Amino acid sequence: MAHKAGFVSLVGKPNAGKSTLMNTLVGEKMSIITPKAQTTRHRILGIVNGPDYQIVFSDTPGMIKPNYDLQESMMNFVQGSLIDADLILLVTDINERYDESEMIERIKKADVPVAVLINKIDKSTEEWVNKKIDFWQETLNPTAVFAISATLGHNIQAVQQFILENLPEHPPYYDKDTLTDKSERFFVSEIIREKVFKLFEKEIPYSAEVIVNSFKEEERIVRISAEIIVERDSQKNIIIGKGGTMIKKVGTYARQDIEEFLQKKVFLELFVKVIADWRTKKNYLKRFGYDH
Ligand code: GDP
Ligand code: K
Ligand code: MG
Repeated sequence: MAHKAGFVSLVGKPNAGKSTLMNTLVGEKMSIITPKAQTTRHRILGIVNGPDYQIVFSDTPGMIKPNYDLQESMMNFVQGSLIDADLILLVTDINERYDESEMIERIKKADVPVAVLINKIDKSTEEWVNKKIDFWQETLNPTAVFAISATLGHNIQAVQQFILENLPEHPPYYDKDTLTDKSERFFVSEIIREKVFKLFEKEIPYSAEVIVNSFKEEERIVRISAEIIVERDSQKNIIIGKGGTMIKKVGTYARQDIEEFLQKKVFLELFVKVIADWRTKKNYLKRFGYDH
């Protein structure tokens, strides 16, 4: 049998469950998942290799209207991922309202198979699931519609089957032992950023960026030094917390996950730095990797 390979884009509104699904499909925790919208900022590739296939998933930030430069850059990631796609998976929360005609039009224009994945059916009834299936058949007329639960793994096999059936014949794009296009450093910074998302509220997570300044792998330990960048002094104080309690929490939780990810003991050093309004400054966005 000929080898199949292609790019599969996961698109949809913030919090639909794209990152959860990608992690389920890839079988690794690649993309950070939190209940807050816009957790995923970059486009992340997750690669699944089989003897005669290679599926390259791309998790994107949710589709939203840009209202500051960071969001604009995030939307460019989404746009890029639609252009490259051999297959589009539109992930939708069964309980979300869908009136984004702009996004539906964009997907209709893409000349590739599209599956709508109605997610979180564990939080719904059969009747409502059927209603939503009808809605999507009528609105988008996609190649297929699946009712799934990304967290419970419900119907995930059917989705995998659909992907394999619709993947074009192509030699592999990446080495067959590659799991992602991102570096260990990138994942380390994402793990730290996830903790910031989980431990802090309001605008803080959205104002924070994490930079790994050094990553030294020794025989028994990995020594990592990272900076959490925020936009204002008041945010820095909150991240540090009384007597350093909060930053300590971030560090402890992050270190545990990084150790699991790297399968090695980790020494993690964290600093907090203020760069006023970095999200609206092109030079910083570029330095932080949002230069698309
Ligand atoms: P994204 O913004 O589209 O990447 O969404 P995430 O993957 O970050 O998920 C957003 C929230 O929805 C998280 O709290 C997930 O745990 C939750 N979630 C994702 N999939 C499911 C599901 O199948 N069922 C339920 N009940 N929750 C889910
Ligand atoms: K999210
Ligand atoms: Mg996400």
